[in-house]
Amino acid sequence: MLYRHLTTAARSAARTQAVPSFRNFATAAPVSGTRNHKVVVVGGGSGGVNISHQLLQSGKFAAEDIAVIDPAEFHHYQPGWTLVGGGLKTKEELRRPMKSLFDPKLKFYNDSVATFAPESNFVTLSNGDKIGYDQLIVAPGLTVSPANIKGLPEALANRDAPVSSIYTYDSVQKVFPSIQKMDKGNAIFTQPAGVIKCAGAPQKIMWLALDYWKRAGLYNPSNPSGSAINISFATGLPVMFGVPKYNAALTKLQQERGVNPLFQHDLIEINGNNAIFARPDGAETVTKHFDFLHVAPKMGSPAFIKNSPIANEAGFVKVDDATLRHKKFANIWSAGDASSCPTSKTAAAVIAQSPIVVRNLLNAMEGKQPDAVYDGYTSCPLLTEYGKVLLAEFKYGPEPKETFGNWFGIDQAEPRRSFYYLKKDFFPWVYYTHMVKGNWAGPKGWIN
Ligand code: FAD
Ligand code: UQ1
Repeated sequence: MLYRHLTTAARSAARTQAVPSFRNFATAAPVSGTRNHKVVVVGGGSGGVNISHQLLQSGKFAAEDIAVIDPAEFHHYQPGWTLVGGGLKTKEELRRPMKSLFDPKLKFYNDSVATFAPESNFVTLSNGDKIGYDQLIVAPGLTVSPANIKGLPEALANRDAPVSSIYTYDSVQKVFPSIQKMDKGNAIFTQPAGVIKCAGAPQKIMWLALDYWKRAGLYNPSNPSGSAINISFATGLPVMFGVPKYNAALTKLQQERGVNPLFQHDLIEINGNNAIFARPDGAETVTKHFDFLHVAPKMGSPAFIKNSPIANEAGFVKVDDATLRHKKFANIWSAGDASSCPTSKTAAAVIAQSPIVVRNLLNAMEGKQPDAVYDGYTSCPLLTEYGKVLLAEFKYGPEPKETFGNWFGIDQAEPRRSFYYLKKDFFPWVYYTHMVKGNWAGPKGWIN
């Protein structure tokens, strides 16, 4: 059942929340000279592919009533790129041709959206075509910008430079060979200040590399200073992780395993084998020599969103945190990394948001108020070594909201083997067999 997540309490919370006084565009007149659809979805990533199929399954749409726009040739299972970095999967097995994912009843435009005209209900593609809509869903993800760190694009492209990143398709295959090649000196793993996809991933790859070097006899957590390799975690943040419960567990690991913490260190430049860090706390820049560097680049909302009338001051699509409806334009919705929801940006979050957008949008088309509420659910399966995962699950607050803690009374801050197999095998499988078809609701299980 698609909407079994909706509790009575949630329905009543939705009814009582303030309803903005915007015009209802559901009956907007078609824009002449354009292709028109009842629903247009911007982005065919985790959010777009899931939501478009859930809408189709409602049975309320005919062929080509729903259109999806995405310029990419491939859809990627990005959460698997950490596993590629750890030598556990290949990047090719984690991608699918974008076109192959869409039901033939969905109209697919293999192009990018350039601009929005929310007052007139159309978007313009990069080829100049206008696509009109009654309802618009905006899910173009985050842009990863290696060029925002001086010297990073060149270092990633240079086969001889010991600099790699799990964060782009072009660089991810360099990570595991770099871990294997490293035999002595300083290894630094970075996380930028600011919003990124999956805030735990920069340290997941560190924990895997640490385990690899430990097994290879190059790192002894009980005697870090006597080890061939010295490991630092340089993060723009003041803590290991933003949720207190999981931060406590991860800080304990960092201390027990002898990882040198460089808090409030935000990588801004790579110069040869030197990494230069700005200090968000206002201190002087710091330069560190490295023999191995894993970088999480800076990320942000895509420029075409930032520069549009649908963005908030920070550049994200300005939606209500609970209903996911745009705060100004009642026929615009957003899910995923590009939305303004103040939660950690993950595919797990998108999976929880999708049924909320779908129900609220269908209600809006019938002139009803949105009554489904997103509670901020997100999750970060933190690989802490080969064979173990700490399954952080939390909601707005941030407060833990643990699926297996609830069912089995276990503490998910403890790394477990069963969670490792969820992360490595089950999630990639369920994503491509069910989630992309709109049939998987994460902790709520299968839909239909
Ligand atoms: P995306 O899936 O990124 O899709 C956005 C789509 O929009 C893309 O297909 C893109 O081509 C398209 N697009 C961009 N610009 C335009 C335009 N102008 N017009 C039309 N379309 C456009 N999540 C987890 O849940 N668990 C994890 O363990 C995890 N680990 C991660 C590790 C790494 C290294 C990375 C990179 C990500 C990880 N994530 C994880 C995060 C997860 O991949 C994202 O949060 C999720 O994919 C967001 O979905 P989305 O639909 O918002 O964006
Ligand atoms: C999930 O459904 C999912 O996608 C298939 C993930 O991978 C991207 C996840 O990391 C998580 C946590 C979920 C949520 C599902 C459960 C059963 C906790």
